[in-house]
Amino acid sequence: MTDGPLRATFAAPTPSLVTLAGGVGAAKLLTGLIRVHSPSDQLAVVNTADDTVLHGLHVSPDLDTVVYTLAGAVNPDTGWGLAGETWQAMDALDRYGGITWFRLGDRDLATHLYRTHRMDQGADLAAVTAEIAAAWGLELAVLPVTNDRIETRVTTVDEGEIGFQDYFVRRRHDVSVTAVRVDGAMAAQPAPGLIEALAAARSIIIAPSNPIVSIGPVLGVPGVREAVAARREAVVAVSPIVGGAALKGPADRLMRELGHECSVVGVARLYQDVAATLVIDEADSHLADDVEAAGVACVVAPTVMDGVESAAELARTILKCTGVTRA
Ligand code: FO1
Repeated sequence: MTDGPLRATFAAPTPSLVTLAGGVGAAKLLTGLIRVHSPSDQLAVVNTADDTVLHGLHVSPDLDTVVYTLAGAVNPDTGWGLAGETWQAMDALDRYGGITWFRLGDRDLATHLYRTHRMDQGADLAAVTAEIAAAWGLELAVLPVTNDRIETRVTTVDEGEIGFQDYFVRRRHDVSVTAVRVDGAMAAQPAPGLIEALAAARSIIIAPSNPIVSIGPVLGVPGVREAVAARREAVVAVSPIVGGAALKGPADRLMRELGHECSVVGVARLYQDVAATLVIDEADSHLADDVEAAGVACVVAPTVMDGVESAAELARTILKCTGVTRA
């Protein structure tokens, strides 16, 4: 629990660095960014279209992944959930034939219980997220892209439209997809302070998250894409595609199935309107000219993060692109 009084609403601060984030890849990059630039001068704007309601509880996977990772508490084997977790509640639920394909660890459950209770009390998601982040000792501000409910829906060849976690976890994203849409996006409003933070930031970073189902929903909240595009010269994106494949998750397959070239060039085309610079991995250096031909300045650097040191090195590369130095 936080020391100060609980608030029902939360407005984003206006720090120098704003990072648009999905889950695991973004969380890793943020561990590097807080090493090389003051965490209290940073804001992570996180996708909430993966959110789901299970057992009556509001689960926000990407928000929790960012918070747990920055707190040093994430499960290192999965990249989500808590390290050293136990699963007694799931085992007990299994006895009743309850939903156990989406696994909520015993300690992780407390986060969802707390979030749901506070939202039932009238707190918005941004306020509860700020409370949770403070309770884990984070100095960086973590903001859901919107306080409104948005939900990624995936159209599959065999089963028609299904919810995101049904696709991602239950079907292990091992199904063919013909369309992705974000339910609620058109009616959603950016979280309080978000547009102002984007306008005031010295640099905006697009994390190496899935461009379709992680960054897509963030940019899809009305006003956000326009606010980022207005700052295009200050925006640096990192490609989540390395050597034609995603390091984690279904970004490569989704890009192909939805008609995008699955390469750093395909990523450059997706971000051409919002980012002036794309950082690509050394494995893709031969495609640097093609990235530039897509209208995006290209920086070649090691982008695979296998620990805090490599994440910090990538963060330094990104900050050099926009001239932001250590605060
Ligand atoms: N991912 C899985 O592959 N299986 C799970 O059972 C699972 C549970 C889970 C619980 C809490 C949470 O915050 C994340 C969880 N994830 C799980 C990860 C999550 O579904 C995805 O990584 C993201 O939605 C994609 O960014």
